[in-house]
Amino acid sequence: MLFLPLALDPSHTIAFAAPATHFTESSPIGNGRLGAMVFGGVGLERIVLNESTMWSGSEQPADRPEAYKALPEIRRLLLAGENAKAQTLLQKEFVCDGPGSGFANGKDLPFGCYQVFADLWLDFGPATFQNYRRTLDLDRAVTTVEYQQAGVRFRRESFVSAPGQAVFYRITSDRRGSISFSAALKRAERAAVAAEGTDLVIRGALNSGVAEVTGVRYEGRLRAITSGGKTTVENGRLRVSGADSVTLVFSGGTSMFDPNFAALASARLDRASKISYPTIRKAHVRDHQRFYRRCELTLPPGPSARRTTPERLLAVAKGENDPSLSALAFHYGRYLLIGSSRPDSPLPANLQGLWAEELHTPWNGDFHIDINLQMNYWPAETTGLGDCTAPLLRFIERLSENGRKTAKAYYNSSGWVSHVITNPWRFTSPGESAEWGSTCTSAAWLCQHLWERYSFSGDVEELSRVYPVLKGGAQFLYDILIEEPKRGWLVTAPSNSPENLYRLPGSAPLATAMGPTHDMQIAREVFANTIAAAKILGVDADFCAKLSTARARLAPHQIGPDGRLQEWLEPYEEVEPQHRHVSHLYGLHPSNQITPQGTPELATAARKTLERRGDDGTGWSLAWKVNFWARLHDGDRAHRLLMNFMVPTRVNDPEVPHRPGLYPNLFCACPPFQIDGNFGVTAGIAEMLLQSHTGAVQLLPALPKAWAESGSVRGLRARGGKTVDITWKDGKVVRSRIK
Ligand code: FUC
Repeated sequence: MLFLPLALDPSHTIAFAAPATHFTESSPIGNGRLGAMVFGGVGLERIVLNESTMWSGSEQPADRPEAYKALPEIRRLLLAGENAKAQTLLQKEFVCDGPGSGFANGKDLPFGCYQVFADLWLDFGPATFQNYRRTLDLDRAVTTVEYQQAGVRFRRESFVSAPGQAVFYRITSDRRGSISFSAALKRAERAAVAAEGTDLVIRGALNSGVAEVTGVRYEGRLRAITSGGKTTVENGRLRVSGADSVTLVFSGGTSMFDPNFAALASARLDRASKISYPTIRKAHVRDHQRFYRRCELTLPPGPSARRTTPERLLAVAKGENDPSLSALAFHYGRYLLIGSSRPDSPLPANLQGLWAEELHTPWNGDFHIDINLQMNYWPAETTGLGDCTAPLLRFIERLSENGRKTAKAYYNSSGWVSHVITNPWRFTSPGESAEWGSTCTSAAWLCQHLWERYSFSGDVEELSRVYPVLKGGAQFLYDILIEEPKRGWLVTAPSNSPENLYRLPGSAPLATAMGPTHDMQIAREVFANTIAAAKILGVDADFCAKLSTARARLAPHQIGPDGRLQEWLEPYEEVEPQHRHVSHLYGLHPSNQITPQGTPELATAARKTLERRGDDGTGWSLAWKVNFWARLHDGDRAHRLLMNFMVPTRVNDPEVPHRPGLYPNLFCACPPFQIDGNFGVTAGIAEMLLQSHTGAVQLLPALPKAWAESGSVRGLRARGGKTVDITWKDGKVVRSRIK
């Protein structure tokens, strides 16, 4: 069945034969700040509206100012092998002050959470309809709903314009005067809706988590621009009757970074009202394609490629080879990044990008920085969206200011630190639980993104601006290293291997440890990057000499008794051998410390680690494993993981388990929806086709048999500012161009 019209490319289109019943079936659109999820209902349409700064909570002092006093005793216990006692003391003296993220229930705490902005409901009255089709065209960033009703063909299309800073929702039909509906803006709490002229306005303030402090204020405004018919407002509803065509325009914002947010929303509607719809649409498409068209992957379509997206997922799960579905997943990650993180976005993409339907988004919709936020940006440089990392870089710079205070309070050190969770309020204290909250290398991991930006762009001016932050990441780790007694290696203490637990004889599962492999890899990397940056900038020679000496003394990679890369300083038994975090392979990816050619023994050990971890995992974990296997140059295994990642899943469907995989709209299921996997898998596919982390440019390092026959990719990026196009046939490069 050819469901998709020939004008739409199955590698760039998500398609449905029915309206969404859940947001994981909706069409997400976004401009890096404003977002929407369009359900496409015929009688009753729901459009979830989002704005990336819609955060409760507020700046809070969450550090314990005297925590550093506990540090010597925690370290003494660790050095004496009393890890359980060290962890107990850590929990008592060395976690954040106050409730922290509230164990992911931060909505009404100072930590806060990311929240839905509002729902826009359009009521068209009871409806029977035929020939329904809903598409999301990634190339234009436009979602379209088409159907017939009583002989009339209706079409609705929607996008979020970056030039216009507004959501546009356009309704047309082939019979004059046939468009009638009412519109309402709703939010379950902290909202008042009022009519101003024929605009609907929704406004309120979120909970700051502190009684005396006003939280983030927000305002959104909806206007109907009609041709023909009548527009009225009554009882908080906007009514359009008998129109020929209607363009609904919504704009809004919050006070987080802009005191002028309310006036701006209004001005944006005024501007949109003065420009013709075709002009607005054209400007939007051109603006989106400026990013989207920089890179494209072409893989052959399978027999089901022109079916709906849920059918395609099912066909592939049953064994069909439809490489174009993998190309779609690749393009989708890029599309979502452009939609949630533009160069001028106020915040980086959060755990759900910026798409959320709830007041309390899972995990506070925050920024987890022991893998998740970093993964969001993995595809940026390699797929031509390096400039979309700008909001991340700004976020890191802001975070580092608070991180310097936290470094003093807990470690009495210079430089800056952050731990596992953070928010727009620059939370850098340890999390509320020592078990998962005290990983101390996230700041240095974030610093990797500062250096990567430079390795791809060669922009010395930018490097010089972010250098103090990068240096601060290195300074912190340098200051806190201590000598472990057995071999005299330098290690971090206290720390843990992100979120993983080990067992010591006779004790409950433990997290607190010295010098986990992950920390050592990160220290090695941030020291090396700082030394390289300082050299380019001609600064800090003395400090770099010290870094260099310390770097040589860091605990090295160790291969455990069973041949796996060891996760901790000692060959501890892990509590959950298939644990989702594979932090000790950081050296394999995203770092370049383990490579098949450069360190073959370590690569073999990494392979054994991956075998034991297995080919399952949460959505983002599967995506990471695609990257790992690509770095091990095992294209078929990377492809197997990709297929595991693309397993169809649904919310509330007795026939389909809610599990890691892809929802009908290709949102990644951790579960629940978490966007990191979408980004991670795009990065993984890029790694299968091009690698440059060793200094050399490697074409098709992990091409799987399933894609070998033919394909091409254009616009991938390699370090050193190179743009690479590759065409292959029968597994061999037939044409390539490096610019
Ligand atoms: C980390 C992961 C979880 C989840 C959360 C948002 O804690 O271990 O799986 O992805 O982040």
